[in-house]
Amino acid sequence: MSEYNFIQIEKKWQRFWEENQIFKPADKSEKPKYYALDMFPYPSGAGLHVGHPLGYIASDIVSRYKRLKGFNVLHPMGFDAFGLPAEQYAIQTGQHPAITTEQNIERYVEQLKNIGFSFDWDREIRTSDPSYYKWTQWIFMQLFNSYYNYSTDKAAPIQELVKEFEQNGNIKVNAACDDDTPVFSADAWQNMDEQEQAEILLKYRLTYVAEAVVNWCPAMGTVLANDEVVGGVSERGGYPVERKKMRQWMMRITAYAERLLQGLEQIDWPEPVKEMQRNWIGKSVGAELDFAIEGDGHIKVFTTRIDTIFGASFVVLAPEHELVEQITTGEQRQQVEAYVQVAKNRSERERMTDVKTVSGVFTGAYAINPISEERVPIWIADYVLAGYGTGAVMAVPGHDSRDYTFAKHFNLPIREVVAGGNLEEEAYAAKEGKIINSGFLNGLEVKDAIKAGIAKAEELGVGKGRVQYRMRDAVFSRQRYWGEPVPVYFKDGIPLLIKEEELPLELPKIDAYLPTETGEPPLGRAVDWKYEDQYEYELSTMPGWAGSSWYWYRYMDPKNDEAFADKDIVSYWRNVDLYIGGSEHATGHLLYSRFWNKFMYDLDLVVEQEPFKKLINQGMIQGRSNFVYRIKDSNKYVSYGLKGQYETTPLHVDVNIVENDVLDLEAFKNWRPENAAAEFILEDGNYIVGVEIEKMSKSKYNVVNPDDIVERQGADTLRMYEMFLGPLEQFKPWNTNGMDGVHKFLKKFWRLFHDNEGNFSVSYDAPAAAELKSLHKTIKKVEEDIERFSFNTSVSTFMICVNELTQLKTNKRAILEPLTVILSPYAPHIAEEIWEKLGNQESISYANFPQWKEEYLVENSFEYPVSVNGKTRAKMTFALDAPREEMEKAVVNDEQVNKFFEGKTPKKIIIVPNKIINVVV
Ligand code: ANZ
Repeated sequence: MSEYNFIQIEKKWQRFWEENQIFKPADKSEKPKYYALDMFPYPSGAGLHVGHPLGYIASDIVSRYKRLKGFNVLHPMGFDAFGLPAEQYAIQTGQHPAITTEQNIERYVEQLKNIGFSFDWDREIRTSDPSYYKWTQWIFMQLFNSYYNYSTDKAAPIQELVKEFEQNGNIKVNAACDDDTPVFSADAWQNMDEQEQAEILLKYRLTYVAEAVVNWCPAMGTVLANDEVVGGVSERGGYPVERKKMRQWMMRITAYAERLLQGLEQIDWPEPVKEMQRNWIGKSVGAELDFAIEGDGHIKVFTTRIDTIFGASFVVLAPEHELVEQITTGEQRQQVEAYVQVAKNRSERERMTDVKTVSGVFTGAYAINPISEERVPIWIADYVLAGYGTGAVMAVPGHDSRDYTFAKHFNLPIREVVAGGNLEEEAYAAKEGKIINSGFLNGLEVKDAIKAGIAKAEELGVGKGRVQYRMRDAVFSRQRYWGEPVPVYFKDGIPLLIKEEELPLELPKIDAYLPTETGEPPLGRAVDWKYEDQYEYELSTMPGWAGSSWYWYRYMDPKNDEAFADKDIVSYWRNVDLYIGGSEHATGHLLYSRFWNKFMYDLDLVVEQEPFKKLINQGMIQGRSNFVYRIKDSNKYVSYGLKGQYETTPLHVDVNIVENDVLDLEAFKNWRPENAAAEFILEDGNYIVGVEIEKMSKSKYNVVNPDDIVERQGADTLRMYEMFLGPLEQFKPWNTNGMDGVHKFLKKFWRLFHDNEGNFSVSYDAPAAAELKSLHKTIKKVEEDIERFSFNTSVSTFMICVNELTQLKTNKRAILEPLTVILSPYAPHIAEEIWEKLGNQESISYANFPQWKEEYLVENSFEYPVSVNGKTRAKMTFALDAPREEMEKAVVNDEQVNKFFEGKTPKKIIIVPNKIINVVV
């Protein structure tokens, strides 16, 4: 009568949840809070495939579980809605990116709703919505109005700094600033004109415009961040990227380098992600040292090994170094200029990772080693990076491999310096003809030699200790349309903020989404778009990461138009307890978010230093591609097992017309016109396809749409199946072979509550020990599993439990009702339906997670193998304390056993406790 009609059930409960706002948390509550967040998606035109929901399902299970455990749960979803694909589509079609984005979001929402997530949809945000980006712009303004004070180790209002300049100049200022910031007195400050003062302040602001060498991608007409360039080409599209100096908005993330590094110790993140951030920040403790240039001036080098100073046999400048031009001799000029030209177009990453090509040029100039006073040649080479340290190194080929390769190639002196404190080693090296002269460093351990070296440099006034971070300030402008406008206009070349009450500064309409004729960004096309009708606005827009660097706060209070979020509400939710998303954001989004969060913390806007307490990277679900094998020069396809006998070309075939690796021949013929006349060579009557695991992608015809699965087997099956595939963090192929098993499990669960006629029927009888045991060990395991984010193991636990209960023919409410509750995070629709049938009025979402009891878990029975004349014939379970006569009676009366007696009466029944029962007839 009542089948498990998942289509009807799932729609019913999805509607119920939405209409009754079941997942709306209280803004503040007596209950403890739990904030479970997914990395919000970019709504692409292709929609969701089955890989996307993996992390969402996991966080949804946790959210539902936490509600059952009495938490007030914030579990929102929204869209990272600015971005390139919509803009590229706009360039091709002229359709406004807002329209494309809106359509894509609609589809995403529909797909997500089909899966039954417990999102509070009322909080949905879109970064491209003016009511949202108003606050992105507002945060930008706060950054512009702030500088970083190293003495207090936090951001502070730029006005404080102005006051200090007026009183003392910048002599006593200990703040993050550009390397080329001049030292000035209060007088000098007063004597600067408005423009000069503005230029100085830009050197301190946490967001600023500056000439920066950037990754310029001509094909895309925009600047790319370092993490958007892979192997010298753009990550998206694979277009060539060149180095170019441009005036850009920058974010002074370097001011936060040390705190970003230290903060990693306080968060529960995967170690590889932390390690990537550490490497990205790249802290080096070393020294800077001045090498006087013969003639005039000096070169500052950065070294982590000042102890090797006596082995420094030449100096190398980055080709872009500002001194190159000045020191190059006439003879060398032509060569040097040619080299600089070539080096310029290699990206920093390429230069760093390329260890094979050795290139460089002598400048013709010499410098003096400040400690050994030796005269050494000055070269330029592109293995030295302009943007790191001082852009110059003292080369010690005896100890540094890049210097060594370079010295070998150009036949420069290589000397080993054995400070090391090992006299024997020194003596040995001396015998080998290696020059050892570590001067005053002789005999010291490396660590001590570094200390002594720095002390010496300070004493001589030629250097000092220096901590260096590899991380660079982040370029913040993009020459694109579909992003947040920067709330800035220019007056006499000085960037000024618009007024706060003028926010949001909305994107103007333009006629085409391309740069202008004169090469200005698309916003340059906007007609009559001027601040106060006269001042030019900033024409670049913010990068993709702006809107995602604070969005978790907006979810806390998404409709507030007085503030990005109410401070009291922020103080309740604090930060994200669980954050799930892909590992590709390790150094982009996850670093920028931590930076903005710390900045907002400094301004007392938020209450936690770190935004995401725990992070889990879900593994990718890979596609399971299928192949057919076309015989060369024919329209004949041979089945996988026989293909060795022919010369064939493997071709991708749509996985949706293959079932259990058998090709649907009719569907294949209809798939494409050229297949209509296809012929097949079958094996055992079937066409077996080949299989390969690849990235899920349209071009490989291996994309599986969750909608199809939901339609065929239901959202609950999809949810459980995705979890069943394997550990959340693991990469794993999508393989539907096990899906039926999961679906059958749900049917079996359903049947526990129904009699043979399909009528709902549960009994109020007291449960037996075996039933209690099955239930309680399941509660315990599922609770432990969810607490440690192991979801696949719970699914098999549920399966075992339902099998046991089926065998025990359980239909007792006392067992089945708690089981329904613990299943509900995984399969919420079926659980709600059963819950209602059990007579509950309220949603199962707010039931209590049952408490398992130790007393039910203890082994109190044993399953005996029962053999007749030495042959095992059956299994029978007895309580550990069952009386002997009772057991004997039961054995003799059991049909499975006594049919082997052949009508005789047993001579003897041997019972070995907790081992075996043997009947002798
Ligand atoms: C002499 C020396 C001897 C060095 C030795 C290393 C080993 P990390 O640890 O990554 O900070 N260096 C400094 N500035 C550079 C630049 N702009 N481009 C390329 N290389 C640069 O590396 C610091 C070391 O890298 C510095 O210490 C310097 O070489 C080099 F046995 O100085 B060293």
